[in-house]
Amino acid sequence: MRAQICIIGGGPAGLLLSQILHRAGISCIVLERHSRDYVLARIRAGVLEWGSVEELERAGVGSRMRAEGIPHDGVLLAARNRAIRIDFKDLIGRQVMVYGQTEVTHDLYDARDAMGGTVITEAEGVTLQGLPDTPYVTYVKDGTEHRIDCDYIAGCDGFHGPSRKAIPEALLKTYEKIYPFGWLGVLSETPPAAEELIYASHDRGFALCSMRNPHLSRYYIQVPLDHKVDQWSDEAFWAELKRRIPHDAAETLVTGPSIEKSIAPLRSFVAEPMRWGRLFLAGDAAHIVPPTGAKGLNLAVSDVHYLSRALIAHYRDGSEELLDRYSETALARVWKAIRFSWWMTTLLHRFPDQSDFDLHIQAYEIEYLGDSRAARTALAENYTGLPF
Ligand code: RFL
Ligand code: PHB
Repeated sequence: MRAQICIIGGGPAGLLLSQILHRAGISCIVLERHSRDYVLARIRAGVLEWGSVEELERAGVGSRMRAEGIPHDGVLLAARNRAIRIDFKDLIGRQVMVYGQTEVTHDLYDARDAMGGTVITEAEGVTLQGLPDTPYVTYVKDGTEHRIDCDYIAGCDGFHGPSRKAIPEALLKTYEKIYPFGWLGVLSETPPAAEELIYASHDRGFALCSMRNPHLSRYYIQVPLDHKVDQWSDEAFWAELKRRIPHDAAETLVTGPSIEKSIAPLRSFVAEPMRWGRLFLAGDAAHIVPPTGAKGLNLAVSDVHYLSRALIAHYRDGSEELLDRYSETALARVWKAIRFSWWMTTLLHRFPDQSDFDLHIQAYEIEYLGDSRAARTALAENYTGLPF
């Protein structure tokens, strides 16, 4: 087979890239390791920056999001003695969209089907070959080996995929921070705790009340790294969540059986550069953020924004300029989101080795946010998304 672009990974980054490129007349094939059902069953992000909303709309996948997504004007930060509303609308005239990654991925698969896009699922043993200059990709499907020749490979295969690993170690600089806790997440068919998201900082640890729609809630609590999902019954989860969130939200919280429960470790990670010859990385393949700032999916969208424009410019007028600048341009935005996600995580979680001094700094930073419109504005600007 031959395509101009071979895209590895059928998550949001890979599917969105293929959708944008196909609409611009560029041929691409997406190779995904899992089945479509598996990809669509993963419960992940819930919050879209408005720039992501607009990018999805430009790609022709905005109609269900517009109809079913819930625009939010702000979030609540709750600390022991204080609740601080970060009013995006008032502070900077912006909003975010609550619309699950599961739905975004669903819409992208539907759009790919409607255009006759090629997405090969259950592709095993995907291997990047011929790099950096004469790329091709091999894989096995139903026991038969296949080969795709291409001009470029887009590595959109997440943190554990083969694309980043195809770059020689000596050429890649990586930066990493592992946090000493994870998030235990629960999805339940219950009405959300409040109209907006609540980020709660408590002596017992962080908690987050989020949602997917008026009948589906998503909650998280900070747990030690060695905890296993099985040791958390639904009852224990709800009891712990209630202890950490504001009193009024805890009193009216509607609980129910969990329909998904999982623990995710938290890490910050960046690999530089995001290009090696004719291989480009996008999304989680190149960087990971802790979920506290709601940035992971949004960074995947902004990488695809830059990469798709660079590839379109290349095929329209032979210009290499945007391709040559892709890594630098994408990383400039990535690092600001890395910083913001680290800051939100550091501000709101309890760390095992925190001294009294550290706890005071944390408490007074939250107090400062409550007192200072400038501080809240900086938070709002980053949370709703820096410009592309
Ligand atoms: P994905 O979604 O991991 O997709 C990569 C795809 O590549 C496939 N793949 C392979 N395909 C072929 N061959 C191989 N050898 C392959 N190896 C892997 C995988 O099967 C997969 O389908 O990466 P992508 O597209 O870059 O998208 C990134 C986002 O998924 C991720 O950043 C977000 O989910 C992060 N995240 C959040 N981001 C936000 O913007 N807002 C949020 O509110 C938010 N909350 C979250 C999150 C992530 C979480 N977890 C579990 C990691 C909450 C959680 C709990
Ligand atoms: C979610 O709804 O899954 C979610 C929302 C906000 C975050 C992280 C996760 O910061």
